[in-house]
Amino acid sequence: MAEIKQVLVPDIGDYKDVSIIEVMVKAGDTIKAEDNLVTLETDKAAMDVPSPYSGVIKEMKVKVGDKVSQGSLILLLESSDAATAPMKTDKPAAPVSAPASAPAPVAAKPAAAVPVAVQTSQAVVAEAKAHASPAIRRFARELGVQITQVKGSGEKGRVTKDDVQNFVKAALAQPRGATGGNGLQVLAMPVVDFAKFGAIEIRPLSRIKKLSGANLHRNWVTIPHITQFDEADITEMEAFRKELNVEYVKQNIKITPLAFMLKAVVVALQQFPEFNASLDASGENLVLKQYFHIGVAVDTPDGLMVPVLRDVDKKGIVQLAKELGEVSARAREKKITAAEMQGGCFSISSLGGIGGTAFTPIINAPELAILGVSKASIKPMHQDDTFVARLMLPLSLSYDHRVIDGAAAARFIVFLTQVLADVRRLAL
Ligand code: CAO
Repeated sequence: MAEIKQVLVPDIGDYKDVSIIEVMVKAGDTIKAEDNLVTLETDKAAMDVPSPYSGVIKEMKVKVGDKVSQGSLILLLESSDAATAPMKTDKPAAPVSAPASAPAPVAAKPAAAVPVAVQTSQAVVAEAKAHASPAIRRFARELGVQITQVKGSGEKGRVTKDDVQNFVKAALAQPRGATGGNGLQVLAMPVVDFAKFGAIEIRPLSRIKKLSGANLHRNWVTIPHITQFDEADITEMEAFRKELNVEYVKQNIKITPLAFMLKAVVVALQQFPEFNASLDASGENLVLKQYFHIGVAVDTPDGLMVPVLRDVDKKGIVQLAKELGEVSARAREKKITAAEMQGGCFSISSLGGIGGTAFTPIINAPELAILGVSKASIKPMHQDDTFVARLMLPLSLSYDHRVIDGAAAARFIVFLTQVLADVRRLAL
């Protein structure tokens, strides 16, 4: 016959008013003897309280945050005498998670509270240091998750069941090959109350920044970037550009160094086809492209946009300058469509109109490389036993080292500087 039993906090040693940091069951649950009910935490250790009986929970008498001592009522349980096998409750609880400075527990006690087997292997000791209940650690182990890698969102940073599930979901959502076997493990950012140090203003990130930020972050952490630097002597190119600008001013076309860069990059891509490629979804094949669409990073008041200029190989410098002017104006007016930002083979990010000597641009995946252009300046260059003043353009080529070797990148950028130094080569 069913009987309502009281489940009490067992002997927990000298501790009193101990916090309940996790409740694993709820009214209506059917439980077996030894199923964990709640986790208690003292300032030194955490301990699970298992049920002494099997049955159905009629009513919970505690919640997370409550303080309990030995004898406090945890819940009411309907149990049948036949199915009930009460456990002894006279043994103290063993600690299951402890501060790093405390010795690791070496053996479970045959106690009513916390009968958790704790082994002495390094791995298990490390787990014991993680801030999580034994039930959650067991749950994590069953899913093959190292509990020490899971960021806890519970009280005092405790790892909860949701944290473990979210960790697994996040790991499954990673693109294949995006992370190593252990995933990307970083410390959580500290939560800082900036207002403590002075006046502040909260400004939400723009939609573009949120979208581009997520992409930049993914590309930054999943692609092994290397950046190769060089300088191109653009003295002659600049003289030619100025002539062209005088010629085209009436047509309202402004020719900046970037139009030449677009053309020069395409000549380099034709010479080094593996830069005009992407890895396929399996990460095992290179997709070599026979078209030359180049993305150009445009700085807009709302954030970075990268519209793509199509078929740059088929267009002349003046036409490219015109398109560049139009597309960057439309980007700044938020009139660029998503389709116009797709299909790029390679990108150029030019900060030359602003300044700086070099930077390390982030690859615009699934492209394999990106060229950063900084501000040209006159420098003394050694030529024929003398120093001559030349206009030097700093270039920064970031490339995906999974596909492109350092030597290939050096050859690519040297070739590019040669083309820019003698723009007649653009016609070859
Ligand atoms: N060296 C020296 N001067 C340069 C130069 C360079 N590398 N590049 C451009 N200039 C000059 C131009 O000739 C122009 O001079 P004048 O006004 O005297 O003719 C001036 O700088 C301004 O050029 P611009 O920036 O308007 O034009 P652009 O074609 O060089 O660039 C665009 C167009 C859209 C790329 C640019 O406006 C822009 O948005 N740049 C920022 C891109 C960005 O944010 N990149 C970082 C992304 S994070 O990786």
